Amino acid sequence: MKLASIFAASCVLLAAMAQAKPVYNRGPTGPNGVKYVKGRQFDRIFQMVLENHDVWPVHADPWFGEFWKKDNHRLLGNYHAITHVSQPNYINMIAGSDFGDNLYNAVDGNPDAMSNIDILAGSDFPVTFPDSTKTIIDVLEEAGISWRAYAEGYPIRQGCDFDYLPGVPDFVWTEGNHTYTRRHFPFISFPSITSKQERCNNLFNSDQFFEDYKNGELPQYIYYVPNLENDMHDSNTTYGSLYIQKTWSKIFEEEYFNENALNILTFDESANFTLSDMNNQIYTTIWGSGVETKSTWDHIDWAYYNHTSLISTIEDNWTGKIGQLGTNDTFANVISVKQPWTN
Ligand SMILES: *[C@@H]1O[C@H](CO)[C@@H](O)[C@H](O)[C@H]1NC(C)=O
Ligand SMILES: *[C@@H]1O[C@H](CO)[C@@H](O)[C@H](O)[C@H]1NC(C)=O
Ligand SMILES: *[C@@H]1O[C@H](CO)[C@@H](O)[C@H](O)[C@H]1NC(C)=O
Ligand SMILES: *[C@@H]1O[C@H](CO)[C@@H](O)[C@H](O)[C@H]1NC(C)=O
Ligand SMILES: *[C@@H]1O[C@H](CO)[C@@H](O)[C@H](O)[C@H]1NC(C)=O
Ligand SMILES: CC(=O)N[C@H]1CO[C@H](CO)[C@@H](O)[C@@H]1O
Repeated sequence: MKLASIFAASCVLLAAMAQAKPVYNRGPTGPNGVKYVKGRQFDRIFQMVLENHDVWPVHADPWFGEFWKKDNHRLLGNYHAITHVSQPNYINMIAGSDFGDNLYNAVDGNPDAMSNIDILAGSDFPVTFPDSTKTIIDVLEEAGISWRAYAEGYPIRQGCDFDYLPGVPDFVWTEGNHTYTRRHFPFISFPSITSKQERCNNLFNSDQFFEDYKNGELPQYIYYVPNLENDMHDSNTTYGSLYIQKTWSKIFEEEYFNENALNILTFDESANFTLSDMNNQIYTTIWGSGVETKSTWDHIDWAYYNHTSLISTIEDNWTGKIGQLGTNDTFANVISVKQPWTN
């Protein structure tokens, strides 16, 4: 490269860096104006979980295929779910293990098959895990991090609701209304959460997310799960893509949403639910102002990550004590925000 072009390239780079300077539109505060606790890599984490698709068919959708190529966006090119069927993956996302609950009760190849956790839940609400089983919520609260979990179609506005489907307190095989299902809202399966009113108070119907967003009071940890149609469980990638474009693409690009945030879009598991298919690679992308993309190579991170990385990344960011749950969070790779690990 000639000197002049190096100079020109540096100018572009500097201009891009100047643009990325943090400016809070509405202040770094959570619900009720509680101040954000500074993190190492980010001050807010947003996590949305979609359902049951292999990595390549998702890439084939024009929106998903292009999204990670934008500035400050990155593809996690070697991200894997933990197991099949769905629920143990969600459990893993907040607790770092499936606690041995994978396909044991599932009907091979059936995406609606039930895992042990639901079967227990159906017969004995809300006892599912021992009271002592910790989750990411214990980590967050120890560090004073505000958190809220939002589910589309959640039967109540706020609190702990133990329905399996809205109005259906037990496990059923048909999911005609394509709405909320408890197995995608893992918080409700842990007595360490459901036995405490203050924790129940952080579980919301998704309407509240849009209120909190509008008020500039998003909590520091956000879990958001769309309903069974929007998350592609009962639909297809085209449907899910249109849902994201209509409901989220503006928010996803908005400054307040990106400022010092680590935003993550992932899937629970791949499309092949058979026991033998444990590669389980899924589409996962991260974005936010701290995700630096100065070259083509910064847009893909080939480091191995799995759902437990969502926990170790939070621990690393806010407490610096990886492995606080004593499960796989001790081992899971911390997601590198600034640059790909593999650069
Ligand atoms: C769907 O919702 C309607 C109205 O709330 C209810 O009557 C019906 O039983 C639901 N069907 C299923 C399969 O949940
Ligand atoms: C995806 O689902 C929509 C209905 O929601 C349907 O119109 C469309 O044909 C489906 N596409 C594919 C490729 O199956
Ligand atoms: C699922 O994975 C298994 C094992 O790799 C394979 O034999 C089977 O054909 C796959 N099924 C589908 C529907 O892709
Ligand atoms: C790690 O996760 C696997 C799968 O969920 C689980 O079987 C195992 O017990 C976990 N290990 C620890 C130390 O929690
Ligand atoms: C996830 O990945 C880590 C390595 O990054 C590994 O130690 C762990 O066993 C994997 N599985 C689970 C369930 O965390
Ligand atoms: C504010 C705070 O506790 N930050 C911690 C984030 O994590 C790093 C380690 O990864 C610690 O050194 C910081 O103290």
